Amino acid sequence: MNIVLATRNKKKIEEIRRITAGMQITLFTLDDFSDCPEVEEDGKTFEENAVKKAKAVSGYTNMPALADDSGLEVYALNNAPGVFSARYAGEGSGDAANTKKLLADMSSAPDEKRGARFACCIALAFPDRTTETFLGYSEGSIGREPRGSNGFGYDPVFYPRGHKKTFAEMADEEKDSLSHRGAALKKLQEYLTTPYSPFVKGD
Ligand code: ITT
Repeated sequence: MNIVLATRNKKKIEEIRRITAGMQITLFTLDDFSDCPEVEEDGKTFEENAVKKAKAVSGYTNMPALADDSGLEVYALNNAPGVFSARYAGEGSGDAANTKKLLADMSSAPDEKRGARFACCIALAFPDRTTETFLGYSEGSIGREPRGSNGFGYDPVFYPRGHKKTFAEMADEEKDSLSHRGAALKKLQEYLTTPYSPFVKGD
């Protein structure tokens, strides 16, 4: 099946390509549809934003479209930055500035109050306007300084539960096996391969 990836985040594209490599899908990107309009992410939840992005791109391309809306929820900060993860330090802020702000906001939090989770909603939208969503989470905690240089976003300050390395200190496959995105895409894989799936050819 051909699917357009409704994201402009190159690091997400890299991860989604890697995790879906063994699946029966061919991924196109917005580079193949360069005039596709930007979608305003004004939803209150990852699910609302993912569905909005996937529907907009599917409507524009007339192809099934897959969107990823994701972010970090820090319990001591009332689940911030949440859907504002990409612009936590202000509109257009980059990964380093967002991470710096998070560490500053968490500077007085003791070890036992540093719990957090990454969340990812993958939405698949079809040209007939129907959608499916798949949610994945990764529980962990926030470190006190950035460590490692792999991955993107808040990876250098996120320790998945039970591990002494941040996501940014892990090899790609290790992060994928523990990550919110890996978990959500695993559910997509199950959906695409169940006997009642519209993508599995009958006899
Ligand atoms: P698109 O909307 O084009 O997909 P985006 O970067 O704007 O790209 P989001 O609105 O979903 O995407 O914001 C996701 C942000 O959450 C991202 O910029 C990171 O700051 C953070 N994030 C999500 N997944 C992450 C991961 O696996 N590792 C580290 N940070 C992550």
